[in-house]
Amino acid sequence: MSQQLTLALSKGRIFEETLPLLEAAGIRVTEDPEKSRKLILATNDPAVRVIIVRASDVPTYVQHGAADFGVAGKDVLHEHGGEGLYQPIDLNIAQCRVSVAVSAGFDYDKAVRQGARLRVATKYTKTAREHFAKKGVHVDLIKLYGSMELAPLVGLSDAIVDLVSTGSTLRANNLVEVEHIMDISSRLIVNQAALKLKRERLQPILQAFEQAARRSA
Ligand code: PRT
Ligand code: MG
Repeated sequence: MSQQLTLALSKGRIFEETLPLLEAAGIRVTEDPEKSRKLILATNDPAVRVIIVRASDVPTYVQHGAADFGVAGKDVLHEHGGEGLYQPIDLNIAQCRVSVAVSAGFDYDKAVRQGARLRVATKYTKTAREHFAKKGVHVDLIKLYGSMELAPLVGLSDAIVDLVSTGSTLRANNLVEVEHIMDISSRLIVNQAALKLKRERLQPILQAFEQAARRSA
């Protein structure tokens, strides 16, 4: 295995919030993914490159060793299961929560009390299934890939399980948060083989990330 390092990031908030951590490790990404269509970005360090993938694909690239390390939200990691991944550091970035939300007029507590079967739309089917199983609530899960907030508004579902940060998306769509499932932040994930074979290259970067994350916690 070469000592070239590949870091998997998703565009948007994870990329933006990882930049200062990279900076702390002396790594500067020399191309802007919002301006370029390139999926492999160079850095000031010829031995480190960044690949841009969908947020939910980051664990897959790292698990298979196509990337040595990456940054992914706990939401994504929980759905993926974490197989083949070492998760050494909570970076305390891209913070939000996973919640249950319903239309403002829907009496969620009453539906739960009455043992109604709930239709729940979500991209987080594993997280949702576990949550409702623990509560003993029967649900029909409807898998979506985005814009979950729309589902209750057009009668696709009674409830959604989605990420909330400021709550303004819920408010804008007349939805209310009725249950908080888990707090989310992003973690650094490392391929288990790379951790052994490229330890010398990886260790200083992991250390710098850890210190920078602790400072901003
Ligand atoms: O957008 P795409 O479909 O490509 O993928 P993605 O949505 O998975 O990626 P991205 O970049 O949007 O999110 C990457 C990661 O950022 C997620 O996996 C979370 O760990 C984290 N994160 C933190 C968030 C948010 N905060 C967040 N607010 N991801 C998404 N949101 C969305 C949320 O889904 C909802 O639609 O923002 C909306 C709510 O925001 P508020 O502020 O209106 O409550
Ligand atoms: Mg998104």
